[in-house]
Amino acid sequence: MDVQANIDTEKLVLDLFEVEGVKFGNYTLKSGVQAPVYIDLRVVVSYPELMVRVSEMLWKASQNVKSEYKSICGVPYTALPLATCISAKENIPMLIRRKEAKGYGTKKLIEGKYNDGDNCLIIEDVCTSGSSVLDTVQALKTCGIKVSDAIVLLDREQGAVDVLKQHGITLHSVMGLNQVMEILERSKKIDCEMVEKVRSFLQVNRFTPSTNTQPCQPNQIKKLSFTERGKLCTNQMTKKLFGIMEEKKSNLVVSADFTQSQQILELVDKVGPHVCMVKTHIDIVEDFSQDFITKLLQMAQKHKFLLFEDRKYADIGNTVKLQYNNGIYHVSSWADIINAHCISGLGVLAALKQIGLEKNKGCLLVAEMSSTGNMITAEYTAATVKLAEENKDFVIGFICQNRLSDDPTLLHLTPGVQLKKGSDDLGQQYLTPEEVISKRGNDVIIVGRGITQSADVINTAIAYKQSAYNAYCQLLQ
Ligand code: 5BU
Repeated sequence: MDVQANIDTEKLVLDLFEVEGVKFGNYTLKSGVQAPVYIDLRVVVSYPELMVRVSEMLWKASQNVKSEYKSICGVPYTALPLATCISAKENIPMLIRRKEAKGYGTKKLIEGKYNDGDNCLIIEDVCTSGSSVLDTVQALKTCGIKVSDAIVLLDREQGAVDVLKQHGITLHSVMGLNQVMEILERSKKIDCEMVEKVRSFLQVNRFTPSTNTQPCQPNQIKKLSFTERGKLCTNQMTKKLFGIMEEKKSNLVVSADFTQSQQILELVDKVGPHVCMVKTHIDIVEDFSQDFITKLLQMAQKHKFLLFEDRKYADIGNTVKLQYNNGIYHVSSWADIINAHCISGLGVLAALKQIGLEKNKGCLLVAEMSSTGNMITAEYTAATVKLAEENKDFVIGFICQNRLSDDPTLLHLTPGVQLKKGSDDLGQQYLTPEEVISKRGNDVIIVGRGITQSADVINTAIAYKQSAYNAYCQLLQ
């Protein structure tokens, strides 16, 4: 660091301390952990001169970024004004990530102009585990925007560099917490006892990269065919699905979201020869009967497809067990595959497994969703991937938007697919089959209205099938 940079950093640290952006004492963090240091840079918006200085130092740090980028994006909310200052001063376009929990109507996840494949530089104020940066990266990725670098003003030095590195992101920081403490101790703002306290806190409270959390790049995926992958499987349901996919040359699942059983039966009789699986939401069927299930099973046999009930079990173990096995639908008696959100903990999977395992059924874990503003975080996705990898006797893969595991025996199924990229008016977001399979490296597309609302369901299903299967074949070359 040059002398001027040292002077600037020192002055900034003292000023941040002065305005209580950095505080020492006893604080309970969001996570419930007790910490001797608290950093909250939201306060800088009340000191415009300081805000400009912070943004200038962030910009300086960005000079070390080697990759080219088209735009910058501040992690909401504190880094938004910082990114705005940089954007205005340096004349570099900015993107805004919406943080709202729900996408109402046509509100987009990312505001601003961008093109598919653009690289975007992330701006952040403070980094602890890197999870907020990853949430923004995830949102950008959903819109086809890449991220290779992030700039942070203050790295708490608790492991964010390694966590982000595992996701292919280089973190550049203006300063680290140890440097901040050195400056404050030298300036007699804190004593050596406090410095020691913070140091040991940082040592104990470290975040380490978890295994297999990184969405794999398609070019890193082992180029194994469905048949080769099927041979590696010990789970009989995964093996069966790989076999059907290869035999029918189809990695297409149709989502039969109709409310009348006759509509579903007519649809599956038409598209059955072209799909590897039919997905149902059995609780939307108004005239449900055992006879309907019998006919559906006959169709499954006739056209050789599996049945996937998209129930997304998510309650405590005891309840999901009853939901899966009992009620009027008796899902476990007919659905080959079900899915679950593991939000409520390990009990969901343990319960579903108690019923499903001995019936040789399979389960997909919802690791990512297609809807705008969904609240799944990068940590949640990573924990779900780990759970799947540890329960491969029952879990056959994921419902996701990106390839999440490089384990060839786990399947990646992606909903939110239409022949044209776009969205509906209730937050559903669509990617194309090519994007899902060849660019993002997933295995299977799930298509609902793209087929069900078409005037010619058979030929439309064929078009989706061919486009997804060709994309898979291209990956093998
Ligand atoms: P669509 O008509 O192609 O938008 O239907 C998609 C289907 O996939 C629908 O049944 C949803 O319930 C389901 N889905 C989804 O769209 N997005 C998700 O993230 C998950 C399921 Br999980």
